[in-house]
Amino acid sequence: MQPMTDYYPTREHFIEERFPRKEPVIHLDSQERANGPLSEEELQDYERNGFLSFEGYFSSEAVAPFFDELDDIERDSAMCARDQVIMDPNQKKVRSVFDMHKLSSAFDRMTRHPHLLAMVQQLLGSDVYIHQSRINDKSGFCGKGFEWHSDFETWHSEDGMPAMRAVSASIMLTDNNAFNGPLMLIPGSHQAFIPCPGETPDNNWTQSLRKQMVGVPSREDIADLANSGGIKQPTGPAGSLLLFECNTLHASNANMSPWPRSNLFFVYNSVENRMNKPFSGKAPRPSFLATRDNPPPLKAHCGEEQGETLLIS
Ligand code: 6CS
Ligand code: FE
Repeated sequence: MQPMTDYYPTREHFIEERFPRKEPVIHLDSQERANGPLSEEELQDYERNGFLSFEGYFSSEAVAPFFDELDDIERDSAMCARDQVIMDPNQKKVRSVFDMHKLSSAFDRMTRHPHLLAMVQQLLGSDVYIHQSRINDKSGFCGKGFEWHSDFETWHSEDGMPAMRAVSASIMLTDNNAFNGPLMLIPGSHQAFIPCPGETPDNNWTQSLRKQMVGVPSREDIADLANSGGIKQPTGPAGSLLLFECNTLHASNANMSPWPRSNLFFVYNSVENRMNKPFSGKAPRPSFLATRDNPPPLKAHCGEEQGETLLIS
């Protein structure tokens, strides 16, 4: 089989200049854009900024049960020993659990919420499946920050994601305010691919999930894009939703506040964009970081759960 053309050379194949993305942001042609719950105005916001935020999308009751699931995992030493569970070294607390959509039926239902799934299918112009899912628990006072990066640059290089046709969803489990290290995004940064220097170490994922050492754009590129697009940090009550394009630059500050910042994070990938061999040439990452078993397209779950309220009726 012919190796797939690498349209986004990065890492070892590093080139100096950033360049425009090859794919459209919204994968629909003009007469199909109305095929979904997002209005033309929302579609244009997403095209311009690379993200959409919905305060209070779910009620706090709808997301509260995930804390019990986190507690259950924390009490299960066999579970905590798995590679898919990232512990917070000093506190022996769970920091992240990957593949949550396979471990938790509540999480799986959240990813197949009818309205949420319809928005994502509209943005990606196709059926979708879950590329990656995780629950993050960032306690107060010590939640570390994370460097500026594009998820697509990692997923392309280390997982073999061919094109920019994926959307990440983050659902806040705790109130996100200006002080507890909310996600920061650079509006418009999704329009440019920034090649990043540096060879990808073998098994890079064993430390990159704590600190991104490769796949970090240059400060010049970040400054250029932030000077033109600014920086936004969507906040809101528990249950709020953020949808952001796979190539939108994002980072987070350390959480010096006494308040935790926890969220559900899951990535919808188009069924037309399934993983190829990693473009970095390294061994594929574990399947809990990048789904590889060709799951069928996601189907919406019927009926709404207790406590799910929607901004949009
Ligand atoms: O490597 C990854 O797939 C993960 N790393 C970061 C910094 N964000 C996306 C993803 O969860
Ligand atoms: Fe990220």
